[in-house]
Amino acid sequence: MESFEPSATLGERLSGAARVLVLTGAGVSAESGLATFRGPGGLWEGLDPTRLATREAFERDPVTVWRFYAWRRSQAAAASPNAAHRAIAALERSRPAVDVVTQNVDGLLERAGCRRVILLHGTLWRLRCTAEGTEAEDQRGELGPLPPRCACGAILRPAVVWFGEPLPAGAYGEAEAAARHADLVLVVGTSGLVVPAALLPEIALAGGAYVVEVNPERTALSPRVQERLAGPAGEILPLLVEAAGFPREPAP
Ligand code: BJW
Repeated sequence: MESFEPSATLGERLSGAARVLVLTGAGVSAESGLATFRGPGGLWEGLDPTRLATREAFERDPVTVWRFYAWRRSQAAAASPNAAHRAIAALERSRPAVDVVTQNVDGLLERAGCRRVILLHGTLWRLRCTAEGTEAEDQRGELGPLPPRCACGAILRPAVVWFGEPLPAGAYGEAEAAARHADLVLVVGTSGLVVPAALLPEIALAGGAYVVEVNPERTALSPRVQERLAGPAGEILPLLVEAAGFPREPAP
């Protein structure tokens, strides 16, 4: 079933579900002005992602990779959470048993007021020492001369997950458990092309969950879901949260 406007029936499903999983991708931040990865105008358009988002690329040319991530940090710092981030935060705060899982590294769900976000692909806002493996939070807009260095002298890297790297310890296990136990899943703004994140809706479907895709474009997951809400997340999610009887915005 495909529509733009969430039905009252779906609102009832959302308010009545025992456990809800919200899985987000880059599309949830598109209306905050942050580019997605794939498709026209995406970050990877005309670029080979393996030259920017692999450990091999970073080891070969840390300054070029850091320029890309320093720019991404400045874009994310200048962006504000949009109505989709806020609706997810409102949902998480309004009813029990909502797991929020994201592939995004921009921190906008947290800034919208989400209390707990499972970060599958890490974050732009932590730096990791390439020698010691230690991580520290780093919210500075300015990194100084690139590449930034640890007090031990080694190069720091962004604590994001590049292709071929394992996900942060525990994050996938928690997300997988959330998918297994969910009875309603909202898959928002992801192309579903990157594993293992793309397996989560399949795990939920196998467990009998009702899966709803929120995305203006069809994806490989589209034929498999029970319902598609075809439009921008910033318009659809506030309507959906409201149809479930919850406020559209998190309480201040
Ligand atoms: C809207 C909207 C609006 C627009 N509202 N919607 C061969 C070699 C090496 C690896 C592999 C290989 N083959 C397979 C792999 C595995 C690989 C993989 O999946 N590759 C595929 C691409 C083929 N996966 C991995 O490598 C993962 N690790 C792994 O498998 O580890 C195994 C392991 C175990 C033990 C030891 C060692 C290894 C890691 C994957 C890491 C992905 N990293 C990135 C970069 C993160 C840092 C950064 O941000 O720079 O993560 S890649 C990029 O893709 C980023 C995203 O999180 C991820 C997913 O993208 P997303 O979010 O779906 O965005 P888009 O752009 O694709 O889609 C946006 C959607 O939004 C579209 O559908 C729009 O329509 C929609 N949209 N506006 C709602 N307003």
